[in-house]
Amino acid sequence: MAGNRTFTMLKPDAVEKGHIGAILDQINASGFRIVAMKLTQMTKADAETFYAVHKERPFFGELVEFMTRGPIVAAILEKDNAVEDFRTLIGATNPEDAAEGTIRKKYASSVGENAVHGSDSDENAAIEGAFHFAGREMF
Ligand code: RTP
Ligand code: MG
Repeated sequence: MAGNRTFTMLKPDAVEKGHIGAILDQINASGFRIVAMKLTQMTKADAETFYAVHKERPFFGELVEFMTRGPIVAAILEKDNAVEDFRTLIGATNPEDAAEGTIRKKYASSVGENAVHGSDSDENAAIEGAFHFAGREMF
């Protein structure tokens, strides 16, 4: 059965450009309930751990640099079929390939600086949520 929670980050580019409110509005309007949320900044070590799966990729250094350059909004979201439905809502990794109306189509500027993260599996949603939040911060 598909799980009902996913983990997201509004990335430094989205926060810098003042898009927090608009993106959260779209997330809420799409039927997701916020069960944990905070403004936080990842250290280099945090980002290297969070993105360890990509450590051999050519863009890894750039990704860590980008994700640590300013605050992010981290959140856990609840909805039926949360992981898949949220990835549909955010759109393709590269905003040029993202469907009209998706969050990345509207707010991302490039494949690297793409405004928002969404977990890619129920297992990773649980791991990523626990990376950023203590149990007492989840509602
Ligand atoms: P995310 O994990 O952030 O939700 O994004 P995703 O699943 O759509 O993409 P993924 O393959 O997991 O890549 C993670 C993040 O790395 C950056 N990236 N840069 N320069 C590049 O070619 C490139 N490719 C990926 C993006 O920030 C991407 O979201
Ligand atoms: Mg990913």
